Amino acid sequence: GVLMACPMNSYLEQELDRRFNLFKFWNFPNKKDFLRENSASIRAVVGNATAGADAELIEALPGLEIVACFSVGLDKVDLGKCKEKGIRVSNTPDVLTDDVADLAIGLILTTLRRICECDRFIFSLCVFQFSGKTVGIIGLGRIGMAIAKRAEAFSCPVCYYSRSQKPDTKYKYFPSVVELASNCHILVVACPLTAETCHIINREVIDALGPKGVLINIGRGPHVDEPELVSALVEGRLGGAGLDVFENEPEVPEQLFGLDNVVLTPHVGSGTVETRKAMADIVIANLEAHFLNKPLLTPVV
Ligand code: 8YV
Repeated sequence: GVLMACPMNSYLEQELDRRFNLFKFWNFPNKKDFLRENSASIRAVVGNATAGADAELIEALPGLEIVACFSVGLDKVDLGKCKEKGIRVSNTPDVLTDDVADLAIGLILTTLRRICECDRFIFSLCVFQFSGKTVGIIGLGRIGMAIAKRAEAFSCPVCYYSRSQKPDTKYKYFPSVVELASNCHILVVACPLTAETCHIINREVIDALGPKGVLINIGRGPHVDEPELVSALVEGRLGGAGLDVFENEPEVPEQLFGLDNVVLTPHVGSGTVETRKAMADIVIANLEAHFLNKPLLTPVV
């Protein structure tokens, strides 16, 4: 049996249903009863950015062999526990990189140029230039690099923060997020969510970015201390924000809706038809490889 942790994509659901004995966790209001009756037969969990396999679920599934994620981020999976129990884990890297980077640039442009408001009012507003502004990126992995490349095409100087300096890049490195924020106009969060990067955007960082600065988050909501962000935006201590993710999705702080220097999207970074299909195909291929005792396509653990 394969357990899908929450609804994610209809094509994926269909294809899993064709191949496996698929359980849709959300169809069982009483999780305890469901697990008591079915836990022994479940060999795989399919998770995503909303629900994965935490310690409690892993403990409840003695036959669990693999957690196949429909996401590149693995913050909803207890990786330590999986390693300990020899449970394999896979994700969907690479196929979504361009889409997430595209959305980051889209959020920058729509925030600075106020494109959404211009569309609503067909009225010229006081807006700001993107080309040439310094872009600071937190996390220079696959997605961070794709954002950097795009920013370069807008003639933007690029700088970054990561745990360690990357040897093979010309972008300027700052050893702390506060220093990065003090030295850029647009700060983009593009790192994985871990215990270390939770609330990596705090009051000090927001103040360093300042009233002319713009924060873009295409990572995870908990990267940002959200109440601090909201009060900085409301009080005009931060110039603007483009946000695809929130601390308590699908909830969005009410106060953000009223701000004209804020652009909000509902966690759609990877959400194109093309990429979601590619992600689903990777999940299926990983599960099939696993059940055929073959190496996984995109192993994490
Ligand atoms: C998805 C994501 O939005 O890849 C990630 O880490 O956050 C996304 O691609 C999500 O997992 C789709 O269900």
